[in-house]
Amino acid sequence: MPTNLPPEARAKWAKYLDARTPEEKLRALEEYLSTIPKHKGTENLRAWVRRKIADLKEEIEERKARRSGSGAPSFFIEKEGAAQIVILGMPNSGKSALLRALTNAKPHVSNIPFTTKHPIPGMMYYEDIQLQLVEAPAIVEGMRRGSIWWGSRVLGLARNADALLIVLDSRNDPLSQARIIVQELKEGGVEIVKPRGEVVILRSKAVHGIKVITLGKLIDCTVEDVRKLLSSYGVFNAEVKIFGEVSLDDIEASIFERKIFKPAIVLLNKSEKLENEIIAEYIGKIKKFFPSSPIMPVSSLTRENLDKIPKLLFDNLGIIRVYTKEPNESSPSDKPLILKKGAIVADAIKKIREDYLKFFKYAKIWGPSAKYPGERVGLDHQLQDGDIIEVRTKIKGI
Ligand SMILES: Nc1nc2c(ncn2[C@@H]2O[C@H](COP(=O)(O)OP(=O)(O)OP(=O)(O)O)[C@@H](O)[C@H]2O)c(=O)[nH]1
Ligand SMILES: [Mg+2]
Repeated sequence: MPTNLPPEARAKWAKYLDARTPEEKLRALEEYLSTIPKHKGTENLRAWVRRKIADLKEEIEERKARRSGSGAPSFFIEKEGAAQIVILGMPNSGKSALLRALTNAKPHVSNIPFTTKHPIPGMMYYEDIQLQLVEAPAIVEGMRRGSIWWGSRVLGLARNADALLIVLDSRNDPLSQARIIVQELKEGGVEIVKPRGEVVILRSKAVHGIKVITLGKLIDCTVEDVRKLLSSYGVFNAEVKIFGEVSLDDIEASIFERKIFKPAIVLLNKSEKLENEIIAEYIGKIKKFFPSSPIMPVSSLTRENLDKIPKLLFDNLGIIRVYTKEPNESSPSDKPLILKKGAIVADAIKKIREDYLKFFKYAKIWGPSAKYPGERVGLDHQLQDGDIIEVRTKIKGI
């Protein structure tokens, strides 16, 4: 539904986008909220702004507490490896046992609920890359409304992750657990159902004007409409990438990053003694809550199906590995670049060295996206997992 914001509100939004510190952002958002008209079309937007205000207040409080050396330690876990995956579940579902079984981390496993009170990271291998798993403290019903202190912080962890690993306890009403987790995520602005399209807006002074890169399709508008919409929100320099099917409303929504989609993998844990028919019945019912997620029975106790988790995660993360090669070398780098699925040659170059873009002549590609080995391509060529790329520039030596 369109929001039809008045110019005053759009101007306030532009102020928020330019704000640097959390305090400035908070002030700008409060002003913005007061200018949004109250009607059905702005309901989601207002809810999103209120949530963002609450998160900013929390961030400001947390910083103050850290500076003065008091209060709870930070929930922020620095990303390591190719992606960060947050393990979510209700108390006692087996999150710590899973983290222990899959990574080098040694969290405390216990049948006392709420054993884990802070996020715990661990690293897991998938072929030639590492993925970071982070166990989050347990989810409970109504957690954002303050029944437990880490409520909104756990949702903050989920929003910051690249994917979610949801652990359901098959021995303790897994369907209710699925329902509560989806509900809590939704209230925290995290969607686990894959949208039909995706818009990524990168605001940058380095881009002149609005550059729209269409990797999917615009369904009810033209590139010109996208430009007009963005400039009405005070966004004049940005790169806009369209994946899948995207409407003008979707683009407007993505300006506010209102909903965030996170790929989720669901594990039905403690399934070692369950009969196959019961497992199949549970999975069928859980699917209603997680329609676009793979659901797998596992057991951290017997290690059943645990070896399938790294590949399942990688396949659902929406990332690809691209290997770089120097023109005069025969073999590519061991360590791949990690790019988003749908990434183009220009994205790979930005990761190697941004200023290569200015001197770009062509790239040579070997692997799945190349029509033949060593195919010559331009900046807009779409890459695939396992590609090897060699970049040629107009200047010798770089
Ligand atoms: N039978 C069986 N028990 C398991 C399995 N995984 C975990 N458990 C047990 O379930 C209990 C809770 O496990 P934890 O890993 O501590 O659960 P948690 O989700 O981290 O719990 P909190 O940190 O308190 O939220 C422990 O007694 C584990 O031994 C499993 O696959 N099968
Ligand atoms: Mg735990």
